Amino acid sequence: QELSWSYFGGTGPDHWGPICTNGKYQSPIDIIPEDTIKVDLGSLKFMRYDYAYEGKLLNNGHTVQITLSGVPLLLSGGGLSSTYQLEQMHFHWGAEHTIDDHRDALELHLVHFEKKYGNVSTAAHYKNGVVVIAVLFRLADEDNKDLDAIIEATDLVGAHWVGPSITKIGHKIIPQLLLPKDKTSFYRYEGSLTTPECHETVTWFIFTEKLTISVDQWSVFQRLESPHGPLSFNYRPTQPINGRKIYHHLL
Ligand code: B30
Ligand code: ZN
Repeated sequence: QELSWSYFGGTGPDHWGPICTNGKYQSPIDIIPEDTIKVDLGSLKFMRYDYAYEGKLLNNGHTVQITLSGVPLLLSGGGLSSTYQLEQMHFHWGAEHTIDDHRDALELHLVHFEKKYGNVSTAAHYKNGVVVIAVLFRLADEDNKDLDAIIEATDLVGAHWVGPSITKIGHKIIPQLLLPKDKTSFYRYEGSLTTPECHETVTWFIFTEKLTISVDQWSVFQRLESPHGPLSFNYRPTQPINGRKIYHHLL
């Protein structure tokens, strides 16, 4: 059941179920900078993202997902009316959000739930329950050293699929290093989870500054095994905007 959907063929995005198919506020989207509304939403506030945490990395057959141990990491600001807690981070190779129809190599999602709901699975059923921060990575010639420990762990869980596979990440993770330096420019819009059941309860923030990843590093993600064979890409096609307002926060 958990593995009943995929990114290809008869279990692919065209077959993901009612909200995914009929929803009017789906994600991801193509962002057209020219069509965004420039506003001052207030800066995003990241609490405790600048410490080093032990992390685990899971290949669940859809993505590689990182969870950190220890104290809660909290997010507020950006026009949000409450505080959100980080539950997990994961990657899509082939970015999900496109900018002027340009697709970057990789997109990192930092998935947060509104504190009063306790976890993402509960929060996903309530309006404003979930906040995802998205970071885009473009291909570059040089390795991104801040991804090394994650890539190494991904290599370890990428072997032949025998079921979900988990490993401890060899070095501590400083989440701040996975965010761009310039946190003052980002897009914000109301959308959905990008995987089944595509609940329309997500506030999306997409940073405009991109980070980099080398081809060698990126190819490690592409080699990951899933029940359906190599997980060579795991992005959902962009969805109709249906008149939604896309904000661009600038200092
Ligand atoms: S993403 O960042 O939009 N790619 C989930 C989290 C983040 C993204 C996609 C999915 C997630 O937590 N999925 C599990 C959802 N579950 C539980 C739940 O939310 O309760 C399955 C489901 O049924 O959607 Cu309703
Ligand atoms: Zn995601």
